[in-house]
Amino acid sequence: MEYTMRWFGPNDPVPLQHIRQAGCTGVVTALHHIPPGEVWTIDEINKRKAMIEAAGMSWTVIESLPVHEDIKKKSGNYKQYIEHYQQSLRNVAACGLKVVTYNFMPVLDWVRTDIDYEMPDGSKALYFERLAFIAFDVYMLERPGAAMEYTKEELNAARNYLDTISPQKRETLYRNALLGLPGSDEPFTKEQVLAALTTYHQIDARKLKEHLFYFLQQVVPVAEECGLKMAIHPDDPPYPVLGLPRIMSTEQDVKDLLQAVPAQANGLCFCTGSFGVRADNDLPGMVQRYGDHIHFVHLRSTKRDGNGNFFEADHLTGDVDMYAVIKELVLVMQRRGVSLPMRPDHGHQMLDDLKKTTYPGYSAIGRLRGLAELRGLELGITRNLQQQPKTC
Ligand code: DNO
Repeated sequence: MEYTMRWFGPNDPVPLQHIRQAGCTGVVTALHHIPPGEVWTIDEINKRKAMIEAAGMSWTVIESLPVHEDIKKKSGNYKQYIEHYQQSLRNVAACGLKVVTYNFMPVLDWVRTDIDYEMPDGSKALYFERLAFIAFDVYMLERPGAAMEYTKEELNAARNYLDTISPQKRETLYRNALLGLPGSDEPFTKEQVLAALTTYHQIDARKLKEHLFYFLQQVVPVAEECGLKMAIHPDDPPYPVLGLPRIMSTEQDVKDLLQAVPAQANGLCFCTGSFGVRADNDLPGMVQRYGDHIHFVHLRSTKRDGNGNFFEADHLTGDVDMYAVIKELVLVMQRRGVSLPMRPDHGHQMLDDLKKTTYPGYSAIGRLRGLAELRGLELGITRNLQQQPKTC
């Protein structure tokens, strides 16, 4: 695979040089300063590209070219925003970029309740605690109708949870759950979130899927024309949150996506951390079945318990069978004759990074550890496959 790391741009506390020292040849980034819906100009793209190349690497994948909320709702100025998206695609292709990641999660991107979850070894991980999330949803955000989505026992337990934690922990929960989109320092306010949620009242999963497919029908032909691959990122976590529909959580969702707009350019960012939260997602099998449409890979593992909680485990432990996933990926790459870009997704905050402030999940050393482990695993698998007698 082609080894990359995410870089949030010039404001990222992790400099490009450190990413290179970690063993990366490529960088995954976006023009975070351009608001969703606006065109990425050739000039801005080239400026960022030059920065990365000056550090001895290449800009391998865009993550993300964000999809404006109007497009997800198919309302307001969606037609104009789709035209802008098409133009941005043409511009990034003109600058030599090849893969564009995006997601179709309404309002919020990923959601966690704790970004400093202490592991037994003292490092810190991201954590989703169901009870804490219910407490946030029902009693802090006070989302109208939220209480109806949980059982009486869950509501009592959540109330109890909230009453027993310190005011400081309460504040942290509130901040974590409303954390801004990755790449921004701005958390959403309660009012902003409630107002945004209201705008999705008429949109269920079926409708949201229709909107996604409509969007893809408009942009995939443009991507094909200019030699780009589109890679949708799955929902994180892969189920509805805050009453919002989520539509890229399961194998069936992937199947629907590829059937709706059949084209090589319509593909996936295969994120094992997101899909892997669901026990019913067979990750190696998904790579086997949809490998031709995987254009970018996020490798990460989570550990779930039986109560709907999960934390981000080390890259090689947790519930994801990383050996089996990488083996299937190696076979797919051999079959297709490509080297897929991969990034170690997230990492524990550890060692010297414990003193630093970085984007949650994106401190340097934990990702470096993950990358080193994943590279070693891939090398071992590749060599092992080469030594096996071929069967036809
Ligand atoms: C979280 C990331 C996601 C991802 C977007 C892609 O750390 O994996 O935020 O970048 O969903 O559009």
